[in-house]
Amino acid sequence: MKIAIVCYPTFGGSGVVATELGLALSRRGHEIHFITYKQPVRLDQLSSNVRFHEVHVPEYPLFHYQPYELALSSKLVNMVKLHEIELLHVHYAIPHAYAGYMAKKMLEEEGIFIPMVTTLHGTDITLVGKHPFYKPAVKFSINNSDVVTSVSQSLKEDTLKSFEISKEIEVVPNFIDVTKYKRKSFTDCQREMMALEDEKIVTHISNFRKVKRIDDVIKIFFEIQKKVKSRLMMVGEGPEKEMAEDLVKELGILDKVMFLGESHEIDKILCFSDLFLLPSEKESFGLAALEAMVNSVPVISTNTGGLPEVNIDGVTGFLNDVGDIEKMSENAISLLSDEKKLDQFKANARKESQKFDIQKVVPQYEALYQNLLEKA
Ligand code: GMT
Repeated sequence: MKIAIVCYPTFGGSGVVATELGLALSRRGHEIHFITYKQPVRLDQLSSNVRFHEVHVPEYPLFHYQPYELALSSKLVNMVKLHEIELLHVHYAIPHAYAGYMAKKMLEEEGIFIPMVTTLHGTDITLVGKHPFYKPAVKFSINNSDVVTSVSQSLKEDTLKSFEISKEIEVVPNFIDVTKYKRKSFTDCQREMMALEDEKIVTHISNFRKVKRIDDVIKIFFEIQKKVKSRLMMVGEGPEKEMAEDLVKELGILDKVMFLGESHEIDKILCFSDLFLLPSEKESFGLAALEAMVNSVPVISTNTGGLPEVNIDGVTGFLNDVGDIEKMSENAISLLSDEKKLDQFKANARKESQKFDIQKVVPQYEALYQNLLEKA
């Protein structure tokens, strides 16, 4: 199949999932065209069947806001015609499903009929999408997609609650390439570069937005380090970073917390981590938690959204209510101070992550595409 994938090219989960999906599909013989404003960060293997087409939005002084949707839909039309693309898969509803629908309609005028799959990722529904400024357009784009998928059961339920949806929503969970993480020695983990032998390493990875409750991460670690010799690795960039740095200073734990910025070496960092913290306000799935788990890192998270579908309470980590710093700290300390229990949770995390193996999930998307093309 010839498939166009539209996504955000950034470090965010939806872009990562879209990129990994495209690469996996290309390895299965499909021709994949990524269409977005910058080369996706995880797209490191362009080849004859993986292409990237950049969307340019020329600056024009009359425009207060540059019309990205317009440029994207025109690019889609041009690329579909040029490469005879058969199907559009758009990740994150805003504005991708909207632009995709416009492209579909423009192509129809020329007698080209192309189905569109929309995958909902989370904040496009739970945060931004239901804002009255966007809601009608988001509802319209969902209802006018040929197939709609969501990355968790919880996100499906949230979507049905927040919008009047006439379309069936299929749950296709996020995934991970389990075999890629088999050989732990490939990085040697280099733990000694980060911490002393008797120190535990606690990690948080995100885009440092409000929804991630970065201050809770710091407060939980503050409690942990009182009881367990440990260090905190903060990975990512975003609007809450400065506040986090100030809080670390205020709490007097500057020497124990490292801000590593955005990293292409997530696996290396997770390889030497003992515990992952994800105390988010909302999380439709929690790809970062799954990435931790595949690297045998247990997760202390909130019980919000799709997190209970990924992190299993008392097995792969612990889940508590949003903002319950006390319970999350207690659970973290109990795990980190019991070597036997920690080892068991590490093994459980790795085992549970296999449920989301790429080999199980990508064929679900493939079947869904096949079905659509047969109907067309
Ligand atoms: O978490 C973010 O703020 C980034 C966002 C994105 O769109 O990249 O992540 C969402 O999609 C990920 C991939 O499906 C999910 O794993 C995240 O849980 C989801 N984030 C939220 O729901 C807050």
